[in-house]
Amino acid sequence: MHFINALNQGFGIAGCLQFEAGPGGLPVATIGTAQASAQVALQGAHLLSWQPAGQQPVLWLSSAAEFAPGKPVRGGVPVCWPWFGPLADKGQHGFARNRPWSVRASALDAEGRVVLCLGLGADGQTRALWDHDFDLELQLTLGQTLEMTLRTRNTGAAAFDITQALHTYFRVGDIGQTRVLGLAGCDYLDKTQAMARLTQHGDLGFGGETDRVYLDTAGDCLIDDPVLRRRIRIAKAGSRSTVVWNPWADKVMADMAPGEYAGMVCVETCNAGPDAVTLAPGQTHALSARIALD
Ligand code: TA6
Repeated sequence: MHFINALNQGFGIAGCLQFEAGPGGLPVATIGTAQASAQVALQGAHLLSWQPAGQQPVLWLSSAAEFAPGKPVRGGVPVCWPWFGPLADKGQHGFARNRPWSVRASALDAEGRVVLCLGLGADGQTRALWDHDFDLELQLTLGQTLEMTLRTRNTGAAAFDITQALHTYFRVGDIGQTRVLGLAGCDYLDKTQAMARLTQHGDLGFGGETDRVYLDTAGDCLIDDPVLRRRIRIAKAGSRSTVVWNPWADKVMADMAPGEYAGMVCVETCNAGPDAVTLAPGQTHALSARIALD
């Protein structure tokens, strides 16, 4: 409780932002303003929910999500870093999503949005997995729109490469009727076909397991959801790849209930596959996404 009290004293904003023990006892920041409500777990700097005022929740969170120290959470926005996808015996999607982050700053901006800044640095455990010195910072701006900026700084003496993702799970009414616009004409690597390189023709619809790394994607994507009668726009910067994922019915996951796949789609702002980022000592890279209901 002392930890939570100290967070509230240092970073709480009366009536808008408070820290508390969340699901599984994990510390969370709970945000509630005239513009939006949201919750962020300090483990993984993981945005668990975001709901603009007067709208339905935009992010999807599994009903079977596990909340425990060191375990990734299924849903919301896991931060995959410093690698995206599997890496030999080191597990999938890096360690940033499983580590406790610290709170660096909080504020209410001129537009009445909560700005929350969380950070992570190297220690013995991160070096055992990835032997580099770094400073990682996630800035979340939570209002009628959601802005996420992940900044990586190389604080070491040697260059390093990263791949990364703001692995965003969106809530949709019915995946079978959902379409993703903005990827027509782009090449993609299809994980369900041994990473075959294929080209997207027209808008993307869903009729089975979909797991693709779209390449050279700088423009906006739109999720068209006729069931929830909305369009979600994802704009981005510092990212040349977009991953789209839905596991469909056959893939059994302990932290996803049967049938839940129908209510979600991941459209991820990434630097993945061949789109790795190299940072020389002292260099910084910013990956950002801006999400809005059109
Ligand atoms: O982003 C798509 C993906 O890489 C899929 O291949 C799928 O495995 C998914 O991420 C979830 O990964 P996770 O490690 O969270 O189970």
